[in-house]
Amino acid sequence: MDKLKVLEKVLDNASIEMLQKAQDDCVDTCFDRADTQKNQCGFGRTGVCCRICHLGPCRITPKAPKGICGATVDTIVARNFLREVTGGASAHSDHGRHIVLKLREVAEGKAPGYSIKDERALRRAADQYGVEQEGREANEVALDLVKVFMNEFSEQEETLKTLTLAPQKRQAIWENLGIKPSGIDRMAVEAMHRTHMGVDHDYKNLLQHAFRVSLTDGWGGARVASIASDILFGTPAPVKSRANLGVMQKNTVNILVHGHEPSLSDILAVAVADPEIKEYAKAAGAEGITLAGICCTANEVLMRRGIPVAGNFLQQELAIITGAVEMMIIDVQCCMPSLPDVAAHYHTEIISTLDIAKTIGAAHVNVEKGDTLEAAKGLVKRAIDNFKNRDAAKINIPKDTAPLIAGFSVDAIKYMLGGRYRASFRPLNDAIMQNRILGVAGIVGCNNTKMKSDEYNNILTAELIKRNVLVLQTGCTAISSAKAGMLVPEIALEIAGTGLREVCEAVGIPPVLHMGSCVDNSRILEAATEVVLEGGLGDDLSAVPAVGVAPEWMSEKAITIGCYFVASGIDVILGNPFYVAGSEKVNSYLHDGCRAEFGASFHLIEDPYQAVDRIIELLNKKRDALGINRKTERKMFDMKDRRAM
Ligand code: NFS
Ligand code: SF4
Repeated sequence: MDKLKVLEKVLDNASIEMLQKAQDDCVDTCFDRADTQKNQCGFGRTGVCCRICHLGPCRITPKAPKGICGATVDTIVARNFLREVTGGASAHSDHGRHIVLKLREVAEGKAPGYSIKDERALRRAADQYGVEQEGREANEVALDLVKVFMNEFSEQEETLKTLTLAPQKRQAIWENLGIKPSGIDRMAVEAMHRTHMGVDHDYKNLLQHAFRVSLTDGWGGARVASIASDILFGTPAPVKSRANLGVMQKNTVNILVHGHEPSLSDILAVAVADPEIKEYAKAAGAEGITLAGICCTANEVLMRRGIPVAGNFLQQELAIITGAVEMMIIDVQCCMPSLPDVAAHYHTEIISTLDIAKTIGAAHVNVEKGDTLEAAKGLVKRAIDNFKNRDAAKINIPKDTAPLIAGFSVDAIKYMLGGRYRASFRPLNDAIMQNRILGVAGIVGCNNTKMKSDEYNNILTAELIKRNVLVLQTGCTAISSAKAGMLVPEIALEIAGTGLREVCEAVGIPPVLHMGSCVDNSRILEAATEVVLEGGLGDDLSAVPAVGVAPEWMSEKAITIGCYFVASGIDVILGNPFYVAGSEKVNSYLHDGCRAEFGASFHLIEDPYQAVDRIIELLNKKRDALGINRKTERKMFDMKDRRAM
């Protein structure tokens, strides 16, 4: 890959340097493999390939318009879509389940190293879910809350309790459509049943279940994951840190945590601060230990502990190519199976930690049983022991990092907006009603080798804040913005529109708020619900001037997130398409037809500038409907004004 090609693939300087180094070091990365895979299968891309039974695989073409069983293209595409949504919901929800089980162990006093760190979060959740608290100890309350949470997974008939956290009107819409989900596990099993050969063939019925399953995520497993994580590890509050590969240091032992679950990474943060461990590192000739994160595990420990972020999804291999990583500890989701191959070129050890997620070439250390703090210390010592195996000739850590502020949980935003004694969303609602803030955009999702990494994320974010749109972010998108220096208040002064700038200055927040990992997209719904409850901006989520955007998404989880946003009444812009183009009916239902039901739909817009225009249009439509778009405040620019700008 020559220099020019590298520049087409990644945006930030650190990634450019490392991708070039990969060529010099003869390391194959996802960027090379994306080239090898270049002519990606058109049947797969359009969703028309069915391999659900062994009469097939069947592929739909004009000459072969039906599968052997007679399945139409609509059935096949809808079935494939439902299975993807179920994959995403399952990933988030199973993550949630693990945290809930951990909470139970902690409350039973069986998890050394952990504790209920945020009793306020526990009490708040107990209130929301109607758990008796009067005169009861935190552990007792927690155990009852765990029962409620476990029931969200196992319930067979009743609908999810978490749904009741949504605005009343939205709940009524779900009720009328008959898409209120029952237990998370049951809905996933039902999805697999419905998509089995010869069961559900009505594309609309299948898609309806896709939306139902997505609700088990956003208003189920993911919400439960965020709540339980806050109880165990603390509700995030604004915290300073840094992002990009330059957070690693030449003279320290560098340990990266990568994946999604906070259970181990949180304890690792404790382990690296242990005086005995620090001594151990010194004795090995290192100046100290640097713990940093990749992907959403990074976001979890960033939000709560200010642990720096080494990179987002497409930087996971590039981080190893610095030659300065002693150990990369992976758990679940978004960890490429290529990591041990890349690591084999250097001294880096890849350690997998959960029995449900093993990778060939990685050493496996189970940290679920026994004393996690001891296990964490053991891993850190093992990384320190590996320090001596570095090959100095292969080390090159890019200098690039950017400062950031993260940690904007809904609680934190409320507090920032209203102060400790009057914590509320009122000032935000007022700013929207007065047109100082046009609306809110939740920009979320991944990086994708189909596009230049970070580019769409960053163009969109910058253009929206220029136009007075407050941006909420999670996941790898938030890391894109962090690397570009957009997660600090100062940037507001530089590029935000006047109205947004005034609000940010008055409140002391950046115009781009980092709200956490991808399961924390439920926090965006929570924030939107607060806006509705605060009053003045309609009585449903679909009335609020808010949109969701997934510019560079790639995972099934992102599809599920998109679906629960739409089902919640929030329009979603996609930067790259679903695998549904093969069915005119499915495609048009998702991008248009479902609006009649939810008041929102998907919009595929592959150009970031066009996406900006559509978002502004969507926000203005909502504002018009609310009657808050006063003409005098909408200045139209003529050529002279434009030149002056
Ligand atoms: Ni979300 Fe987080 Fe990143 Fe995408 Fe993967 S890490 S859960 S799926 S790639 S944003
Ligand atoms: Fe072919 Fe029908 Fe079997 Fe799918 S379910 S592989 S379309 S025969």
